[in-house]
Amino acid sequence: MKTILRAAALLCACFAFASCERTADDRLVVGFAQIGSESGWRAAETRVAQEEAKTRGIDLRISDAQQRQENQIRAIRTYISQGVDAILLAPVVSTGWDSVLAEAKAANIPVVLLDRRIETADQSLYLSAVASDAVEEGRVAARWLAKTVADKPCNIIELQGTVGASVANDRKAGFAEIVAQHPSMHIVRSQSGDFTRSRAKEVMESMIRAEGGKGICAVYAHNDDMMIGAIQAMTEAGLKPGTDILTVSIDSVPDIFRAMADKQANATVELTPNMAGPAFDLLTAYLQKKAVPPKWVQTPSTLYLPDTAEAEYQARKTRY
Ligand code: GZL
Repeated sequence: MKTILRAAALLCACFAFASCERTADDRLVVGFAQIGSESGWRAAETRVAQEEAKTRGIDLRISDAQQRQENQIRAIRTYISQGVDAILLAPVVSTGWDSVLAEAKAANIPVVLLDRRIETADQSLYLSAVASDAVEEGRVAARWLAKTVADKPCNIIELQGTVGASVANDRKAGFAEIVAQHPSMHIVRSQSGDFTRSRAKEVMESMIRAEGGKGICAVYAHNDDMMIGAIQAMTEAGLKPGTDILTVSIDSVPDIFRAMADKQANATVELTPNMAGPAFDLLTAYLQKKAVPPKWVQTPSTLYLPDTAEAEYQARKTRY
């Protein structure tokens, strides 16, 4: 009889523990379904996430999807089976997430989106999103170009990010919105460079062959890594990016500041790689039943120009 009572008491204690509020010193276990390492910015985001987790004593598990959505979905299912406390997702494309996020919701595992958004009719499928306003990033880039060309005729080449990525759609839309206000500015060619240096270099080489190079007034790239690839292609073709051809791109990684200091680039819009820090903080508050986070934690979009390029390069080269 005593054995039965002791077993019953142990069972009750286990259930009681399982339903306990999370105490402040519980170690969070978080799964991060990362996109890959397609750019310097992405690699920095991963490294900063590891640093931010270590600072907070969080057990962070990161998967590299090689920029393939099916690999991210597989990683999310693995995290669900492991019973993690929360999941971070940087969605490589904006659609196709409802089913797997419904599985996370059914398992009572909150999901926080990082740096890109998803299209869904069910906003309850994710707790919050830590991301910039990518439409505004495109506007900031185009406003700088419009101000610089001062309504002189300007044929623009656009290097888009990954097809289907929310940031590519939004950076394209924001830039086009401002260009439409300036009749002398025209986007003459626009193609995806998939956010990588190598693919952007190939695309830029083909565009130079098609445009002849002399007709290009400016290049707009959805990230700095593609601009670095485009600068290589322009330079190899005997063109002068940064002087004859204006450049503007997004991320503010060290190499674009190096290019600006070397007079090969003209402007960059900053995107912080620290998306995980704010995500960890809102998750901790949420899981300790302290606060329901906003649906969007917006990160800033600051324009940088050559006048501070050398100092910014020196300050950033060890952080990326
Ligand atoms: C933007 C982020 C983009 C970066 C690129 O929020 O998703 O993905 O701008 C990266 O460098 O590939």
